[in-house]
Amino acid sequence: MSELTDHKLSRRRLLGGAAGAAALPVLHELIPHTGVHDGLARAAGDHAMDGEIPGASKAAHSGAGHRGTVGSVNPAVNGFDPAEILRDFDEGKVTRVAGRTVREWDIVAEDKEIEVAPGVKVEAWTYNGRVPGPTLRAREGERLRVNFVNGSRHPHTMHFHGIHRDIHDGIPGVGPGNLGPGGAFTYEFEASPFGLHLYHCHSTPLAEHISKGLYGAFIIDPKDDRPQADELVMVMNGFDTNFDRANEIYAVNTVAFAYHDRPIRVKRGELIRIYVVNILEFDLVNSFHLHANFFDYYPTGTKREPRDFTDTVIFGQGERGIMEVRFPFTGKYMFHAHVSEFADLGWMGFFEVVD
Ligand SMILES: [Cu+2]
Repeated sequence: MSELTDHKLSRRRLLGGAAGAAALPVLHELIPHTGVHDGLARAAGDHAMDGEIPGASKAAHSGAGHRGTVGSVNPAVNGFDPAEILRDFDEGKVTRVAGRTVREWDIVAEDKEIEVAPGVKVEAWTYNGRVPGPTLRAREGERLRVNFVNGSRHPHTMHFHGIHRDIHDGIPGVGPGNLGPGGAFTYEFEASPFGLHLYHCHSTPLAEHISKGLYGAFIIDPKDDRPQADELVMVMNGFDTNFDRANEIYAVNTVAFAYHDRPIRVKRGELIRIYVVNILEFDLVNSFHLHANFFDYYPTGTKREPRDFTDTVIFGQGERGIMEVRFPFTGKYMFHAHVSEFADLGWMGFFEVVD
């Protein structure tokens, strides 16, 4: 053991086969996310599903360890709440200029400590004090203005996915380039094309600026509305808590197990539209799997017809898409990354379907 413990043990090295398979169960307890797994063991006793089937093995439920942490993150500590981020769309301020709709947002980059799992804090970089940043929502064809101020101690930018001129692309060395502390710039472009997009900082090192929290969803609605639905935003992310360029915590909307602890309540039979963005750094692949149901899937949301009818979607970095689903039955339905390791480390939750 001593030879192994002399090294800085990283989850990635272990998973990459640095240790023999036989050593893994022991080493597993030494790796940096031990706290999560300790919590998993302790949580085994308090895990109980609603509506348990009489006679079903309690051990099977508790031992399954859906929940990997003890307690919950108090939203007041972070100043934002994953339960609210889900349905929080920022439509900005709208004015009419020469017969045209102009939509405007004020965005400030700020350094801020946030809690991503109970007792697990990271020094995040945020847009408007939250991770993910506000879900910016516009309509195809509008003129958009994003008044960005860098209130952080580090240089940042805002890079939007979409169609626009280079000087508004928010990358170092072009147009305003990197904006130092106190710097400001108004990014201006047309809302195009309709679909589900994202924005993020593009300063270098890029992986650091993104993984610390500078990103958000950016929705451009088509000119003719999508059908009425209960709409949700899920930004799949993760956190490197020990600076080894691998994530120790995985989540949707930042807080591990947030929707496990407080399932997302939806109505049976109602159309649910989920805007899913993958901004996970360091891991090449993320995924979304829904239990006991199937959904229509619109990659990037840029076409009106779904490409797939499925229950699992694989996402590379920056990929995103719109899911539309109706739940035919009441009850609790799990959703999670089908990359099982991510689910164990926080990326899982439940829909609670009610009448
Ligand atoms: Cu940055």
